[in-house]
Amino acid sequence: MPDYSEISRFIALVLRHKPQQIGLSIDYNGAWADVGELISKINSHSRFRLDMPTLENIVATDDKHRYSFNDDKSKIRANHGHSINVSIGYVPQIPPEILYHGTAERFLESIYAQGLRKMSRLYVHLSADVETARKVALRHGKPFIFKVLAGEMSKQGYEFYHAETGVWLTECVHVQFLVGFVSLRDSFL
Ligand code: HQG
Repeated sequence: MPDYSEISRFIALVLRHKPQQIGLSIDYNGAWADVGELISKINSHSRFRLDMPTLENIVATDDKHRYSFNDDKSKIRANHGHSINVSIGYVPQIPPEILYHGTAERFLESIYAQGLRKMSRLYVHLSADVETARKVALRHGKPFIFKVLAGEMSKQGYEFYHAETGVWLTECVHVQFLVGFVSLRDSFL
């Protein structure tokens, strides 16, 4: 199978962060972009070449199920990770007692002072398993994993959303709900 990772990353960039880079419109309601417009604007405003079969392949085979089509495949959206202001319409769900967040050691001082903040995205991203958190952490540097007392947060009224990708989302995590879990040294990875 051809390697679509570069074009897939570009599609994530325009659907989540920079639609203006190719002049794409994204509907605030649902975060949908028009598939025909996405294809034509990627072809005319980027170095990538895209057609419908390739896009269908990318959506179907993405390792994190990052994208969804609507029923008739006339629209597409990213399922999580946006920084542009969109409303996906996630329904609040009761989270597992414990969720995990992977980060880098260099952020710890700030996280212990401020809690987990959504930074440039619309939500803080959490996972139900340590392994996913570890992979997320490795993107940022020397990994560090937090346990998040999600059940306790939920009891206290904080809302959680479960994206189609399996990622758990919440607005912020205050320090009292964070338990430093493991400082994963390189030798353990
Ligand atoms: C950190 C990928 C300082 C936070 C992944 C993280 C994920 C703070 C970084 C998704 C902080 C933000 C999102 C504070 C949080 N002070 N640093 N108070 N609070 N941080 O990339 O969670 O492959 O925006 O720990 O799988 O790393 O793109 O968030 O290190 O689900 O589909 O600030 O991106 O998905 O980094 O990753 P990010 P993330 P995709």
